[in-house]
Amino acid sequence: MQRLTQKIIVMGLGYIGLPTASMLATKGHTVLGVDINEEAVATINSGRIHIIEPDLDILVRSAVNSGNLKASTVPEEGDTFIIAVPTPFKAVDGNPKAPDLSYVESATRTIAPFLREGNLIILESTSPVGTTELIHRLVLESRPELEGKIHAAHCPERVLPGHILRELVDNDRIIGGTSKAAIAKAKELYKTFCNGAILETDSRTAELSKLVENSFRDVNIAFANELSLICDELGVNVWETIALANRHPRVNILQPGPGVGGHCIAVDPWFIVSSAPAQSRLIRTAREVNDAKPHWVVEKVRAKAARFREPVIGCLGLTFKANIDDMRESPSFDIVKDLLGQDIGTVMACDPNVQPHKVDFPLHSLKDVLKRADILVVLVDHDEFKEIDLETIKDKVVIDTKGVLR
Ligand code: SAJ
Repeated sequence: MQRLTQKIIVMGLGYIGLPTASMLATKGHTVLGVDINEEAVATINSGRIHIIEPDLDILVRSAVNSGNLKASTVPEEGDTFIIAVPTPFKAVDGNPKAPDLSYVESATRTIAPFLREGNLIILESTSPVGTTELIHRLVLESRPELEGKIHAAHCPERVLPGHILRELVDNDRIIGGTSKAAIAKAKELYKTFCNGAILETDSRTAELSKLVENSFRDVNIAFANELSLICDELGVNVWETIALANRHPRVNILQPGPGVGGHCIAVDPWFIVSSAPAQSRLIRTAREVNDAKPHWVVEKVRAKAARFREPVIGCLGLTFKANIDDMRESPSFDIVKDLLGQDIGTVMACDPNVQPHKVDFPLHSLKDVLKRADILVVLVDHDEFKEIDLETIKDKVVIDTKGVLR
């Protein structure tokens, strides 16, 4: 029988590791969060946070104040080790989108000397099929005496940025073990804070399920983005078309936009394509459709700008989705940078959620942009943009990638 509270080492204190570590600490576990970023470690130890996520500051403060959460740059011995580090992609042998497992491998090598008999390693990072078995093997390479004595499981994170704390507790959780004992141990741990169902499987199925979730969304967004091009070509309103089609009881089309951003949906499908390239034609094409959308928007702006002698182009939004300040892999940001680099007019960028020092070009107020722009390009559906009085912009050319100004 496992102890009710454990000592848990969480490798990586980002958007997944920090909320998970804090949640476990508030449930009575003793948690050591480990990160290579010394500044982040110091910030967390002072009860503050280095990333933006609603209510995370309150959770971290209470976890640190309880004495159960500490951060460090080096691990210690413990009962369970959770790996929650990034898995980006990199170019390998002609494949520009191969998974980059260097962070996962490095975290594994870092914990290996601290492992002891009975320990469980949980991989939460989104990973290609076979990674959990790989880290298990990696540990045994340096600690062969632990053969048959340690456990490994994949428990993929599935939380939506902006709603992480709620989804961490409420979402169903997949537990993919490399053995029955690994599944039982991981299940016991997640039950201490997860209200959702805990679904048991093997590690390879768990890895693929996570990749499939984000690929499903990517393929469906690609369908919406392709529809937006078709509707533009045919002179039909895409928003109305989708709204009408969605009234069918078995149709649920997602929304088009300037492209797909963030560090998950635009990345994870490539892990499937890299593992099974011949079989994943649809997934690859969806990625290509979504990746091509920002260029299409830029070309649209260029065509409209050609009608003006000295066009002023107002760009509304820089983040990768609405009502957040995160610009990672943001198609909106890329579109603005692209337009700024071209000689097609004066570009005025505006994003009420982005602080001016976060970008290397001037930001303008919404009021100024609405006053001066000949062409308005809506790139993000922030709440502020939904309140624009349509009467005040009726003489402007509008390119609305999010269907906000309808
Ligand atoms: N988007 C559209 N049209 C839509 C919906 C989204 O263009 O109808 C765009 C958004 O604007 C954004 C991108 O897609 O640029 C991704 O946004 P998102 O809100 O769909 O997802 P993420 O990247 O914030 O979080 C996803 C979630 N996965 C799924 O919903 C299947 C989350 O649950 C995962 O935990 C997360 O990826 C992750 O970490 O993998």
